[in-house]
Amino acid sequence: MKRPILTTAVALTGAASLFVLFNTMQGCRPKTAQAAVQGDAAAKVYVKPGAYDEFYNFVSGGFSGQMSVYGIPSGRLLRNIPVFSEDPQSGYGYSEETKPMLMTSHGYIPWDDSHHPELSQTDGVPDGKWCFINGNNTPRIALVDLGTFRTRSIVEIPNCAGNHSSPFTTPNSEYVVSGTRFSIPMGTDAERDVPIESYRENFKGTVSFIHPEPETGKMSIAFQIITPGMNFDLAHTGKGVSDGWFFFSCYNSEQAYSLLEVNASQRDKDFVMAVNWKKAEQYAKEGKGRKVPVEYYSNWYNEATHSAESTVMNEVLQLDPRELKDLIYFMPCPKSPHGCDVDPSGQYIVGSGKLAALIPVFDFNKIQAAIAKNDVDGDFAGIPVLKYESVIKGEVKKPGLGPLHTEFDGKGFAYTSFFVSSEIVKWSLETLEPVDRVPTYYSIGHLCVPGGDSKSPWGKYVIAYNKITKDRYLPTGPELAQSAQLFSIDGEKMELLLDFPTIGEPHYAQALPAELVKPREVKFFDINKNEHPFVARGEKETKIERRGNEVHVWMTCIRSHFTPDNIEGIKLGDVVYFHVTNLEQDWDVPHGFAIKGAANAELLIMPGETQTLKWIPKEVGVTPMYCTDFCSALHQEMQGYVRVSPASSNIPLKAETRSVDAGA
Ligand code: RUQ
Ligand code: CUA
Repeated sequence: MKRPILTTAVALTGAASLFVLFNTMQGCRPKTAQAAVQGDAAAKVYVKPGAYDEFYNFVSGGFSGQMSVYGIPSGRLLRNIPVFSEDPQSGYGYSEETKPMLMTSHGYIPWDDSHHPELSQTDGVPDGKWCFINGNNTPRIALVDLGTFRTRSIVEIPNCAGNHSSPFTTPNSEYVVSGTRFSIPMGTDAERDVPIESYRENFKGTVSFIHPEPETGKMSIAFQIITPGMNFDLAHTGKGVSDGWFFFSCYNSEQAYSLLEVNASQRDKDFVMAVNWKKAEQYAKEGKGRKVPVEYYSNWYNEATHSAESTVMNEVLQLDPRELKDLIYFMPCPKSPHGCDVDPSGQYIVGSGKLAALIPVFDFNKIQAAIAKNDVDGDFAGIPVLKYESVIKGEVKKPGLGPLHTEFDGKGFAYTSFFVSSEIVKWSLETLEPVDRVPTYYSIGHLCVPGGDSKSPWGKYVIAYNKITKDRYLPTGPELAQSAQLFSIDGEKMELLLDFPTIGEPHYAQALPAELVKPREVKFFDINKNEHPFVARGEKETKIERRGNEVHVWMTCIRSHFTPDNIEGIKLGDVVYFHVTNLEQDWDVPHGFAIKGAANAELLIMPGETQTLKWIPKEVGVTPMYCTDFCSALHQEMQGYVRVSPASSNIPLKAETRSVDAGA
């Protein structure tokens, strides 16, 4: 199976030069770039002022660490949701209440690289409740609540390095998964402190199954399967006939640890790993497996106290497939597979080899037959490898160059993105013949059909998320806007409708009908249910209190004043906490809070909510504070002063709002 390394290098240079050629071609703006748009495209994406889009589109922010939300078909940006990265606009990661969300076993981490949004599902169909997204760098999974469009919980993944193969869900969101991109040595300090060249003996992978509690969205790791050392890339759940199984693509079966570009591209085939998660669940219930000491954080935003809570977990249940039978199987897959996608029926599993010139389509029924007959081609590090010929339905021949990802329309067709040949190819699941292709501008990565990885896609559009923008938009210096493109797939032929820019580098994205999300919207928080320890449920409850050198201010805001807005008796050396409660009980009336010199961001406080800004004054004098969100005609009047005196002064602590009736 090994090819001489020279051939591989040549093949790679071939691909690389194709890519270079392709990139040079972009320099001279292809005429087709504009000719590809039909006359009525504008009407198809026009959402008239005041009208709503038909779909929500949740798009990864890539190395921004966030997730953004667009309306489809207009491509209008609706929101950028802070997830793994601090967000000064909302105070996420800056307010005392949100800081625990970004806590990990490595301490406070203000950034990550987020790739794959995945909507929660009921019976294999997106239900509009949550959207998960992975953090690659410091392995984490986040759950965004679609009632508030806020990050509700984040769980860290132990024994994982580069959480790329994540956070795909089982059909009823019993679990979301995490597969480690990098294999690593695990265990005690001595077991982890090993030479890199001992990869083969000492490096292992893991795939973890994370359980989100249905009511709260709190997440913890149910079990973790230990695997041979390799790189895990992407994954998708089985459904329908294959319900109870999970499929992960893996590359670097060469087990290279240096210059992977060449060394991990030698074998003709790597693997798709089939995991029997129902079996794993059963083993876990029976107490099989080993509890291994680890440290990981599970952070959860409590909407009653309006504060995040961190729980530190100390062990994880590991299942070893060499001891526990029928847990995992490898299926050979050409060549450095990336995307791993399952069709709506659950019968077909599509592997996309980045360096392959064909797309293998595995048949779940054949996989089961091969397992039953023990139709194997030896093993890989003790795990059975099923015979390629026995498990495939067939191959899509000469579809394009550099297949990455596949989504489905629910009408018998698959849509695969081709990075190198920069196109989307539509092919028939029945005949495995390509039936249509459209160019993308340029070098598409992921693509998204609403519900396109579920049991019943809404096959109206496919959206391309492109890696290279070049000449599509007005130039903005060395870094150009990231680019998405919307195509109609209503008819036989795909039709380009719209380009729209995205924030950060888009990877995966998911979309669903707005009607599934809209009825869940939280318009404001009930002030009477606010259990924040420093809440002031009315202006009468505002106060100021000194605890040593800490000063706590119970503050309220309502159009258009703060109570209190005059504070005196603060001394140099004090640490001041402003606990600001927004008393409004109306939709869309946040207030902001900012104070000069705060080594921090603003607070943006939603109606009925309490948030806390920490401020350490650095100089004697009177410092202004104000509301940052234009909340009324008298927003500019929404301000106050804090007097700071020398450390030795004995000015009494005083907080008031003068000439305002404080009897709210
Ligand atoms: S991966 S293309 Cu995470 Cu395909 Cu982005
Ligand atoms: Cu409150 Cu402006």
